[in-house]
Amino acid sequence: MAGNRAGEVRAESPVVVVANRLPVDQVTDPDGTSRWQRSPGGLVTALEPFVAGRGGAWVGWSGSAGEAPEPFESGGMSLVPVELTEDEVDRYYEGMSNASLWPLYHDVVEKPEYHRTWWDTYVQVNRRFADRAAEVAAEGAIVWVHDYQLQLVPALLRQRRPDLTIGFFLHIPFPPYELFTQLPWRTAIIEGLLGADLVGFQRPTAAANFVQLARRLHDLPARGNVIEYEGRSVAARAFPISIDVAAFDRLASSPEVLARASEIREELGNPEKIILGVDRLDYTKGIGVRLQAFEELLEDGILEAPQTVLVQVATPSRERVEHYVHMREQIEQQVGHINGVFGSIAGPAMHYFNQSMPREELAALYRVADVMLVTPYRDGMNLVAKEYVAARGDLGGTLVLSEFAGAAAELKQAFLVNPHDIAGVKNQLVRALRTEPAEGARRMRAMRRHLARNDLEHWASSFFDALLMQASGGQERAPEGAQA
Ligand code: ADQ
Repeated sequence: MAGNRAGEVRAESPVVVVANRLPVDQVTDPDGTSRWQRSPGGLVTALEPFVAGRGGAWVGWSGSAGEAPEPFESGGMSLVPVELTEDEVDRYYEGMSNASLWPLYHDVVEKPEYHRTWWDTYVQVNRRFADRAAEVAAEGAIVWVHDYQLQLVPALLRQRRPDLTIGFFLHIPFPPYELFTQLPWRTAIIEGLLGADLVGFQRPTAAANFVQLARRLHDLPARGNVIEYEGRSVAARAFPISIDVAAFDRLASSPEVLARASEIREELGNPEKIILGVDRLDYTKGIGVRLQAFEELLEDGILEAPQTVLVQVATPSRERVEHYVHMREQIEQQVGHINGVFGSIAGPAMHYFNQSMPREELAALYRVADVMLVTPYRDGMNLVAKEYVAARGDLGGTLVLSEFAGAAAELKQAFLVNPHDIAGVKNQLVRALRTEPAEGARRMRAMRRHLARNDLEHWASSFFDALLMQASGGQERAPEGAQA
């Protein structure tokens, strides 16, 4: 670990990523020493090749409140920590980001709260991220800003550094005019995003929503997906994110994972059918919907436990935000009810884990699941659906997928469901459970073919290419040291 003080970082990075979190987590060893460990997330894998080895930098929060560590080198990147106080974590992160913007952008599944103090802190923190990025970016550098926590950064950064090429990618949905305009700070957010040269979304409808907002709220001229703003062109386009398909496929076909998959089936009591759900514990993911569908099918006598079991893995998430506390209690009550009524001495009807699991264990679960249930009310993409397909090199298993997940636009051979329609979810779940192996394999093969061509590398390089193209007014240009 080495580095200068944040204020002294030299402006020399040709590529800069700006995201709420740094790509590392601080871990404490049993002897009490702490060290940085690379985060397991896909975003890090996707962006590292573009940043590392070229003197690139990553600006983000370390994950703990209080004084920020000094910038340091890791994995070939300069990591530039941004400081957040306890109050800022409460207002900018848990408040404005996760209790205002998150529910609003997910179709108000829960009611968003709007507080002026949260907004003021959001502005203040976005300014700090923009300042750090402005300090580390080399002349003419490419800066890629990520997600809903940092929507003001593009404009703030452009004010300080008009020489930069700025891209922004939103990982979550972007709501239509009718919903977005309830946000008291709607014009400031759109102006923030318009600071970018290219604004990327998961789906074309989200890009179209953004263009419409710029036209109607700001009266800006637009041709197709390109908005004219302050003498510049700002493009809005979809870049559906993906996973490292080949790596996941390899992992899921490794002898260790296959052995673990058989062991899991045995440990579950060799059921005829295993249904699986894997999510971050979030109210947008529709976990209650699938529990209800499963419970009703048991009640109707269409399914029988424990010949058919449901395994639900839910990673703890945002545990200090009120909506999440309630939702967790509700789900745990529902699980208790299902097992109380339909479990037997032979085994429970469902298994619930409020835990994060290693990739190998998740891969083994995907491999053993006859049906994967992915039922979000709204989801930017949903990588779990893609991981399941990537894991099924044996062409086994079927995917039940919500129409409201970005992934549904690509995984068209899944059994698509409307999560608001419980009867429909039940029907599709039964169809998926009864699918003939040949039909299941046909669907799985088609989805795998799509994913093989549209992996994470493809996502990152197509965004970079489009950004360079946009910034050079249509002619490709490569920044010094960056081979995007
Ligand atoms: P998320 O809402 O976090 O991401 P998702 O895309 O499903 O949702 O990714 C979750 C990731 O966490 C997956 O890689 C999954 O394997 C992992 N995970 C889930 N449960 C786990 C567990 N119990 N243990 C270990 N790992 C677990 C946001 C948006 C999405 C968008 C992504 C990427 O909300 O819509 O797809 O960003 O842009």
